[in-house]
Amino acid sequence: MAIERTFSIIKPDAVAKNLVGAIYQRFEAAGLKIVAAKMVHLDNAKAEGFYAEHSERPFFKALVDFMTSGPVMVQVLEGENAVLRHREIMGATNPADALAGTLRADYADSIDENAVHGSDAPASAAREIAYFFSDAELCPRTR
Ligand code: RTP
Ligand code: MG
Repeated sequence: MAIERTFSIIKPDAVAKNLVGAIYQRFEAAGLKIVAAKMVHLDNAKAEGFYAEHSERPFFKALVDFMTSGPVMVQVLEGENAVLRHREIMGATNPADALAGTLRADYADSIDENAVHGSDAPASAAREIAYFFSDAELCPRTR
């Protein structure tokens, strides 16, 4: 299995609950390496562009309002099978359906405020990484 990259957001609810370190610990314990990271407060245009695929869905406005309600941590994770591995660590979109021990089971309050985002495929990972980071901001691991 080749080394892959995926894109992660620690959403405003989890940042507000001081869970950045706890969530990073889960990534690192799973062998996912952080190769870029920053804290940002999204504006409407940035959040709407990020979730453009959902623009016709009934929850879109609530999603954008939530994602702009406070700062988020955005990061690029690197590792074997990183896209799928990261989705497994996050758990199901609705925390009520998430397996025990996943981030959403442990830290999310609802489907609307569900703590974390992760890319759902390698192609979306590449698009989402480029939406937040320049090539120069990525720090490939050499050891
Ligand atoms: P994400 O993109 O945030 O990682 O979440 P996901 O892939 O697990 O879920 P997705 O279908 O992409 O939905 C994006 C976010 O929209 C909210 N949502 N609400 N009320 C609803 O039925 C509903 N469905 C989705 C969630 O907050 C989800 O994370
Ligand atoms: Mg999604």
